[in-house]
Amino acid sequence: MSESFQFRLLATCGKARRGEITMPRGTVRTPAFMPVGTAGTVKAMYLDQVREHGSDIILGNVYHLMLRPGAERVARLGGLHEFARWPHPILTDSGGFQVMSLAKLRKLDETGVRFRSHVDGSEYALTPERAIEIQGLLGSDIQMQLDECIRLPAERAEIERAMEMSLRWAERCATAFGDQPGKAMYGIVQGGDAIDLRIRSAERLAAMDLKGYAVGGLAVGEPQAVMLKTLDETLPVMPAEKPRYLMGVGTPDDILRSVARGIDMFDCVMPTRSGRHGLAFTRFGKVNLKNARHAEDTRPLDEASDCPASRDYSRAYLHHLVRSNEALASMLLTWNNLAYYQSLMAGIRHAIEAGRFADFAAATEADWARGDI
Ligand code: PRF
Repeated sequence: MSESFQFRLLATCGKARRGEITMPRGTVRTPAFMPVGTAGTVKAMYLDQVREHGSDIILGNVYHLMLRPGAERVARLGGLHEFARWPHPILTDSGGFQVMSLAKLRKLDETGVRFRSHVDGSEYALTPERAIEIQGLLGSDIQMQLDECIRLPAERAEIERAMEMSLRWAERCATAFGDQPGKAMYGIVQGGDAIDLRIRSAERLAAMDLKGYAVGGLAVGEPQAVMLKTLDETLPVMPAEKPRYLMGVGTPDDILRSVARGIDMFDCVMPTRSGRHGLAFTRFGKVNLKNARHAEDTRPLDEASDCPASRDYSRAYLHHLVRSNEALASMLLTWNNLAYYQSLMAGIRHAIEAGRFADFAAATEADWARGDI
């Protein structure tokens, strides 16, 4: 096991990259998908199952954990890995993005963000320094700088203000993080859909020589074409020898197209949240199990899958569970979805290694387009 945090590129195919991040708690095979474990749990899943289907790393959230049960309490209980019984790598998001979407009465300025908890209304403050302190208390392996993410469409002046402030916060976070050999703190490129601002953000962050970089502020209301164009223009400015993480993305199609442009890491609530809403991802596209057409369909979601949820249960039964609002519906569909996402990532990694990523992407898209018959 590696004592330090290291990224190695193992193969490339076009702009797609196959790599490996090693750190004391384990190895992350990239391109990687990180299931979202917001409150120390990947909702409706045992972490053993999450691991079994190929997740090398999960994501936790500063925002939720600082409110409940509290970062200091998690630290007293041995840290998030021990608390949740996940001994493998954990990446934590720094909280700013969740504050903006969930908290009440937010007030943001240069010092940081103050807000009221969506849980009980009590008041909290998050500064760049506190965001890093909390991630340290949680014991996170990959910590994220505090940033401000602007929803699109937005005025250029507003995008520029938030991007510049995020750069200053990156400096403060880097200072607070200091030198921790087995861990990393990633900077986050902002700049909305303004390409020159994205490039400025990426260049200034690159000059800080951080251990990894994320692209934030995408998948926030813009069409996919805008996101992909932004990646096309931004990724060449981001250091090739460091991991690149696209935050909060996405659908299987977003992932395939972003890998093609050089992204190494992803996280998204899509497979878990959709699973709790009756939607299954499969090799042949999405299946909405609420739909009455499944009521007497004895076929499983995917008879060729190695996931019991996908292979062993009839669509009729899944439909019944979803319609009846049963807990098992969420459990089985989340399980199916994470297994599908991780099999997609394994396929992507294998195809890059074999030098046939473009063919793999085309065949995968064709299967989705064929639809679920
Ligand atoms: N910043 C942070 N977390 C995020 C985002 C961001 O811009 C996004 C945007 N897609 C998701 N999660 N810190």
